[in-house]
Amino acid sequence: MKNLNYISIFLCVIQITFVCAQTKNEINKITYPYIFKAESNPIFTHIRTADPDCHVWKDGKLWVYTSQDHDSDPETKAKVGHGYSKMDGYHVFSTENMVDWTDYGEILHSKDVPWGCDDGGWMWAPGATYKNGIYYLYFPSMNKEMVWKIGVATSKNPQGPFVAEPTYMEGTSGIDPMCFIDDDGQAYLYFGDALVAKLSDDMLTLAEEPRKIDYGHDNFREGPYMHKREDVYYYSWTDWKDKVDQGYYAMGNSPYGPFKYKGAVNAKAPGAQDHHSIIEFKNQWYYFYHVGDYTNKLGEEGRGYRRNVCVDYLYYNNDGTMKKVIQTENGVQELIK
Ligand code: FUB
Repeated sequence: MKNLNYISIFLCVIQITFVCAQTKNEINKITYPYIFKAESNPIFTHIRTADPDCHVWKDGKLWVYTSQDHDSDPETKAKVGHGYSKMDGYHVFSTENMVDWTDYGEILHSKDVPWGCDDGGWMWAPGATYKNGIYYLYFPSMNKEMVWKIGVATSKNPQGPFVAEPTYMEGTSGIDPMCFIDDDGQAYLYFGDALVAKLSDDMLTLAEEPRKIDYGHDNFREGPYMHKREDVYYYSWTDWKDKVDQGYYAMGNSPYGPFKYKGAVNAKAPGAQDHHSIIEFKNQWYYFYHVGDYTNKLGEEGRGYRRNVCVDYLYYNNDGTMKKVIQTENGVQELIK
């Protein structure tokens, strides 16, 4: 009798363990498209997202393309000096009102990049654009010789999936491609060490030798961004070495520059470098960026490699200069129709 009791207790424990494990797996399993509300910063928290690149496409929605952080193993981290080697699997999100969001899941992975390095990973900040019925996703990755190159992938849909071209773009180097299309339809690719080049009509190749941008300073590190407002071109970038401010900008009359240096637009975000995107959506300007691990589980050391995207308002002064962004925990309000 006593033995029978032990057996039933044992079976009960096994059953409870099984049910708990199942529930946990179900909670962890996200099915895409994944629909969620984002009512405060960071706005995307079900996965680690970084390097937002924003667009308002012809469907009138705001779309955000992001890279994805994954923890890197200590050995690689020690070798390369940072924790970004395992970054992989770009995602794209859309919203109509800044609070109700859809994550469409993974849109491109290193395993689908024919020219990428053998171990995969290294899928850093992407930049999207749209032209003549095709969506283009420009992305930096390491080639087989472990040299940074820019690749491009295409899709007929904003949510992908994107198919990578067989080779990287000839003449490119470095990281963080961003594509800007001017009002006359000419596309420009900003990338690498403050470089810009026109894109050919096919959008897959550079139409010229990259030119070095004159932005009136020497603090460019990464994350170039171009936007145009009232015929003024705003070239902005990140200086991750600065301890206080990290988003900087300069203004000019042409996509090539020269640009007049204007100083900081964003302070250093907690636990991460500023890597921003600036967009007007439904008559309001927004500044997207990312922060380091908002749960701060690994303490200061781990923060930088578990990033999440945030958004706050951006305002301009009467002379066209930008006011410094106020980073908030509340984020932005829902847009009511
Ligand atoms: O996300 C990896 C790298 O960190 C990006 O390419 C940089 O801009 C910085 O955000």
